[in-house]
Amino acid sequence: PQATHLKDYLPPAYRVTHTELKFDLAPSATTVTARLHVERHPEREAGLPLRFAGDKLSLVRIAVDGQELEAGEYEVDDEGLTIASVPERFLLDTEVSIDPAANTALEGLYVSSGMFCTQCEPQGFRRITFYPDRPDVMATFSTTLVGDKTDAPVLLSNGNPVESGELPEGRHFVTWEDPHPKPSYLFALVAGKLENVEDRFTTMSGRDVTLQIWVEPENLDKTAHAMASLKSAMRWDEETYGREYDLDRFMIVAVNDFNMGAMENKGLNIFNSAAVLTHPQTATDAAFQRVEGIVAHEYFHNWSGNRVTCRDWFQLSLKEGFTVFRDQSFSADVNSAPVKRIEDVSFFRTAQFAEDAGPTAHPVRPDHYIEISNFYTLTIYEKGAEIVRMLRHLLGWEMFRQGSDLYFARFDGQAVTIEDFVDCMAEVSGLDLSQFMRWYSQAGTPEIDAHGEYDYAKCEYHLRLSQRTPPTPGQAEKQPLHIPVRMGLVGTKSGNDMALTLDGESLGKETVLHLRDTEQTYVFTGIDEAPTPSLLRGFSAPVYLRYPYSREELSFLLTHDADDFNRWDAGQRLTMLALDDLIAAHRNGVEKVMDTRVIDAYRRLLTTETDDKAVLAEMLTLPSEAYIAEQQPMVDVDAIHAARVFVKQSLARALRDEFLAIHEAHRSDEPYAPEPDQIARRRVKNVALEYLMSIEDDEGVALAEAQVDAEHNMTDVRAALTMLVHSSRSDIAEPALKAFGEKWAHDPLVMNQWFTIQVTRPQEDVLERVKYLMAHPLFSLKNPNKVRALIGAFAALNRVNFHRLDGEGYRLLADVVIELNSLNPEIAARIITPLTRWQRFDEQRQALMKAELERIRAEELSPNVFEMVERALA
Ligand code: BAL
Ligand code: ZN
Repeated sequence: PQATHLKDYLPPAYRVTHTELKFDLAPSATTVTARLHVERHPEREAGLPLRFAGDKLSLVRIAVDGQELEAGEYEVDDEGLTIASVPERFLLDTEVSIDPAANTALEGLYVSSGMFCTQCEPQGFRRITFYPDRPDVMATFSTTLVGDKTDAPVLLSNGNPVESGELPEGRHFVTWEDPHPKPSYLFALVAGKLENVEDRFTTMSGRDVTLQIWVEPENLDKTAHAMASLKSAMRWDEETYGREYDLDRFMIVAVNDFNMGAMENKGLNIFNSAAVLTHPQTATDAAFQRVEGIVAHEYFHNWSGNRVTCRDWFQLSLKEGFTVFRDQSFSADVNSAPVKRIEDVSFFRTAQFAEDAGPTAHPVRPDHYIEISNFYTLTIYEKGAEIVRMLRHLLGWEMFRQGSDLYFARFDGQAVTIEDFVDCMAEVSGLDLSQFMRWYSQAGTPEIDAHGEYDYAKCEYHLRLSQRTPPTPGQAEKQPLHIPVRMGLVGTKSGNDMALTLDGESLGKETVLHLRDTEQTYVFTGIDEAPTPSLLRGFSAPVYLRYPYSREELSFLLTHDADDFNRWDAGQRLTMLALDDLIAAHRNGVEKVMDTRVIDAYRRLLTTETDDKAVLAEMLTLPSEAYIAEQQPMVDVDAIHAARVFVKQSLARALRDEFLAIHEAHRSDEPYAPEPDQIARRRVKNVALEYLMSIEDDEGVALAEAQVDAEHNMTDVRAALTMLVHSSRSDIAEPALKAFGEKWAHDPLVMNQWFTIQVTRPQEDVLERVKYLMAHPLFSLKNPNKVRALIGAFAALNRVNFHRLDGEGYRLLADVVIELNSLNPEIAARIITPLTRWQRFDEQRQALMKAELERIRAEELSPNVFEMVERALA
């Protein structure tokens, strides 16, 4: 496979201004008739051949301006259609036949649970018809769907329905028109036996919009939260960004087989059912919050992505980074803002840092790719969002909003670049953002080393910051970045933020330092007591910060830092220091001793009254094994696991009564609601129970068992059932698991949780269970959610067993990758990720992991898996 390079970008030779499609839908032989209004692109020379993309299409008929083309006048190969000579402006008519039922890749048009649906981003439309399938070709669409009245009573596409009627032989049709020019990746259709719930929204200018959520009939009772989230997101985008919805109807459809979380097709968002369906009995709090965030994300794309789209796929973060930042801000506004930040950053520092440190590291704007589907990554999405967040901090909200308004006004209806976005921010603020642009082109996580010194005699505090970005594949040398470091100095006696004066300028109690050079020293004057620095507040830049905090300083910040995020971070750092010692002790075969300062800090947390239960729950949560691993120079999975279990058990033994009291204080029988306060209480309660269960305290076991039996809501049931299954109490766990499996056998989303609970069990026998479950009648490699719930969860969350020294965990994953490579390359290329991180482990595991990568490489590979394996082994 060939790489595509950003530097080779050219506008298309021919563009399409209006697209007329007719689908004659049948599962194994759908006919797609297209009439494309084509014209030469004004920036390209005359006389070029026409080249449109096409993949797995059987061409039945082709005509230019009504004239059928003869053999020899056109050519079809594996990747598309070429016509040597065409007029400057013309109508292209084609008819192709496709096989949606055989489409297991779930790109283009496919069949899921008996219904037709599409996924066109990034390059699925070429599996539907011959087309300039690239985001800089924007056309209005008119789409007629013809289907069977019984099998497909509902026929949906983008825009507004303009005509419908009956046809012979039990068929019917609906024609949809989308007046907004859009790239092909935003095209969608859905046809099947669906029902909907409907609501209304009045926009800020008083227009009435119909909102519909389409699901299979048995799921009608699982749509309320998505609908409430949609309305709340629509209002938020009006109030926060001044963005109003622009069609008369907005539709969401839930689909069982879906590669991504959801897709922002114009006016017809298609969702993975896991990202839209919720019910207190079937979905956890985390799932409710995820649905809220994804519904908002897809809706926000209507402006940041659809009205203004990307010129080419290298600019993917233009829409994704900005939209993730928008959905994160929305979730922060409607829930606990500090907790949202803590959750996002802990995920980011675990998963994106790992990506940035591995062989698949790439810039937020990559400069080449083989398979663009491989670039829907944490770097493009989450690091892209962090960059937008930094812009927001550098400009301040008012100016950032002005920049956003300018961007939408100037580029509405266009396909643009990341420079266009950042230029708007520079223009409204007058800031020079040229150095800042390096964030988009340099891969790798920058490291900041901080060093502070207090000069008693002069009442000065000297803060030295130095930055360095480690080499990443293809980028040996790095330039210094423009890094906003939000910080304060906490008075060691008072515990309060001190007034900051820098270069004679009074800055208040908190400031943002602009670190631009490799090393800079800041001298704060008028500091009359030794301070403890609180750096990178709110994680103001996506960097790795090192500062040689003592445990006393961390305990102090944990109590006194005015920034909730940094208070949490101080706790994490304190626990990490203890974990580091314990990991070393385990490796050296030395007896493990618990740091009493950590116990004291936890005791204070458990016994101090706080209103913010959500933050408390985060504070009480130990860093995950994956997070701990990212902090180690070489990952020792067994030592990490043992050290973390030791800390948990030590805390549970020392603070048993406190955990019991906290658990008791946060129990409630009130009816379930996905509200922040209730969610926080359940979190605190279940975190406490997890500690008690770690020592299999009789009272803890009884509480967990009772919580499962009560069946009050899925959050509590899943938490307690997981604890039991992961404990040694199989006498209780196995019957409970069996009952759960029987009760929910009809609900795929719950059964996915049932799979995950079992395959994340840390005990040694789990691999047998994974294999057994892979043969379970409810498991299927063709369903991405099941692959993620079973294989993905095992490889990512059950680290001790995935990394078994006999290599069986690696072998299992490689076997799955090989099978998925032909079924669904996009999912195969995602699920392989843990194997690509081989450099981080000991030599024996490295050899085992590489051997599996080599075994995969020996297969006939899809471009997706080929690219991942090549990068991993480069
Ligand atoms: N555009 C792909 C799915 C999403 O990011 O919304
Ligand atoms: Zn998105």
